Amino acid sequence: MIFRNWKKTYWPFRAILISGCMLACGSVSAQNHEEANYDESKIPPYTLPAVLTASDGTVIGSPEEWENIRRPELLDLFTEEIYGGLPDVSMDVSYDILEQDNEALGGKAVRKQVEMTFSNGAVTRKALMLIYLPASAGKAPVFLHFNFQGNQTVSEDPDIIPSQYSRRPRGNQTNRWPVEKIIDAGYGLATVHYFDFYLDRKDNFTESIMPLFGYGSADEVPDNGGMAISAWAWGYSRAMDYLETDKDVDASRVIIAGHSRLGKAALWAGAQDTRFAAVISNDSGCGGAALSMRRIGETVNEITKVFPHWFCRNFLQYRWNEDSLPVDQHELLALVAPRPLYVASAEEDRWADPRGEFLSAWHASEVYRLYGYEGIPSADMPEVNSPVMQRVGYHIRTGIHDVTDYDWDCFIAFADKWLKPRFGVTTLSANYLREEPDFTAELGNQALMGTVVEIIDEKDYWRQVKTPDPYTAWCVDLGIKEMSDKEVADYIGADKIICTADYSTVWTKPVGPARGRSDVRKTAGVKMKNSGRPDNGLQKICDIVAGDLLPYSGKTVKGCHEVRLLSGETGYVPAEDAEIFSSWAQKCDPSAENIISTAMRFIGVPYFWGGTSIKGVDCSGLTRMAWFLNGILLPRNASDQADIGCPISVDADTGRFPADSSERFIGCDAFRQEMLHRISNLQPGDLIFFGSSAGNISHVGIYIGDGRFIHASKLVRINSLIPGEPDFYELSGKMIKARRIIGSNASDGTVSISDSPAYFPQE
Ligand code: GTR
Repeated sequence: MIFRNWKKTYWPFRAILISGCMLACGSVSAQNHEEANYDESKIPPYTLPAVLTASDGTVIGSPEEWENIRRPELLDLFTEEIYGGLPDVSMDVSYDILEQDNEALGGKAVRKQVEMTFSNGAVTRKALMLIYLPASAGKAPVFLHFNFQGNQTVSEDPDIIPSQYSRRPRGNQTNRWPVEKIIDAGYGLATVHYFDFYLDRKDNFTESIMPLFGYGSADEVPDNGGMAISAWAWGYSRAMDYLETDKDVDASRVIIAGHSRLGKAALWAGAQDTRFAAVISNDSGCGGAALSMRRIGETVNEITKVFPHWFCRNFLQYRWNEDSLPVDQHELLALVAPRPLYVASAEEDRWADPRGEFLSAWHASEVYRLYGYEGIPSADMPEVNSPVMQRVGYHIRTGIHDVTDYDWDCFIAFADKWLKPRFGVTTLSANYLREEPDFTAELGNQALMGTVVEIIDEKDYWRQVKTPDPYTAWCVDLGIKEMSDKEVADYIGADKIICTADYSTVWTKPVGPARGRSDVRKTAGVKMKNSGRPDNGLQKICDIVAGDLLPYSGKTVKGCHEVRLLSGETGYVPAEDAEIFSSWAQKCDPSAENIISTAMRFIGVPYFWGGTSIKGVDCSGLTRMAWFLNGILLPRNASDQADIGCPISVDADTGRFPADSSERFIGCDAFRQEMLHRISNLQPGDLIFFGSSAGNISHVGIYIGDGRFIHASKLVRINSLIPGEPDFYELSGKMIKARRIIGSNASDGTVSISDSPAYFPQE
């Protein structure tokens, strides 16, 4: 970190730079706002290019086709015909933190001022980024939103270093920048004066960053070469480069935003650079969110006349010729998919064509639907001040072309909805996780009770969750308890019990030890009105299975651990079926003997695709449970399990005995010798993998010694790998790989439950 005297660095520049600012703002008056057409009935008929039809006529029907065919094609068209590209040159980049205050804004924020320096050897350019981050939030999500008048105009904060190309007074634009509101909502704000990248005037080419790309003058820029909007978009991405290096920033949640011409730049940057987690356009209008083909309000003719330095020269050919545009702006918005996109308009901002901005968002929504997201739900514009907050969001508010508190409220609500991490803890003994939000969809995984999950998305009563495995799939809302990050941290830190029996029950009352025929559990919940026997009030709350976690009250009453279920109920688990989680985790011993005897507890359990509990397991579910119940987390899938631990050579001769057709060698002695050779290095507890000769893994089991292994195939069973043995596994010839997990450590990819932040608080 280099702290420098900013006054020395920046003040000398100020005097020479005021003129650029004046001209940029003054130029607006040169436009024909009054004479423009605002009459919908005078819009010439037009046909928008179909966002989901590729130029060769291919109809795009899947996210893969969108990403591989249509998206690159559209990116090229926007580069070639509208914004222009920037040469790919190598540059030296450095970041200096000129100033940092951990007690900014009365102690609620950390302020950093970062100078970014770009140099190609011959030319050097600098840009100054002002960053506020919530003081106590850990890694913060950030709104990256460039400013029009200089960093010092964003807030009255006396320590903001003025931007090099502005003499605007401190705090001049605070109405557009509710910094404290943003911080209070848990977000950071990063901003750069946009002049730092391109001083917004047609004859300021040489002061801009363009010479960094080797240009001496604007004349040297080819017809498809980028100008100011591409330069600002480039600047947004360079700011992102820095944010990715800042340990206080959650770079996976940077929201790019811009107003007006900077809305155009933010959209163009967000379209190209998928590191931006969400994209917000405010009143970006013509060349931004609004459809050009509508020719209402500002037109291609007008914008390219007044701002000849914004777009590439190729764009000029579409003046009054919008029909021949190969793309329109809904396709720019679509390039943001599937990331959250928000378009904001203002009722009196007719120049920016609010309706055209809305329709553009509506048409872009087609691509979001391809990804299974709801976009703009209808082609009818919403009422004024009634935001739509689907994955594509939109509002039209009362008022003029501006950025208001209302806009920020909506941006924050939108970011909260789509980017705030949501957590939950699973509440069912084995929570069934499906690949799609539908009961008929394939089962992907099971999560045991008490597993902390991140909630990524929701559809009706379905929640898409990411488990610590990690595995992403859908479960029902009743199967998880949603919690704030603070509640989750408290939950992780709280005492818990782990169910160590295969199956057990949570009761409404302590049940005491099992007592044969007179066992109170046998009549639980049974009201025998006329039997003369009193109703004991005992009810089953739910079942639990091996590995389930439940918050422990600290009391053990009449042979039962008292638990506080996440539903709020108090329950009782027979003490012989559970242990205190923390002491259990400490004494776990994942030895071969323990792993194998745990796996043996699953013998006879039916094979269940996606199963990861005693209720049913698939092959990797069995191995995962055998280790989990001994305190070790393995990856969910067999193919990933094949990459952890240490490799053990099986030296399979798949040339002679191809894995896919090994059954035909079963009777031959050479094959028996081959299998004896393959197992010669194995030790009990090794994971053995089955797959194709090409190495694709499709099955996993646990070697138990003497040529035998335990695995889930039709049911959990023990088989021999050696041909001729009565319990020979007919697909043994597919055994092509082995890994030793026992004795390996975190550097080999195995994680102990005690070291996992999903289970225990870490330092
Ligand atoms: C206007 C221009 C608009 C919009 C706006 C702004 O003069 O016509 O396209 O970009 O400036 O950036 O404030």
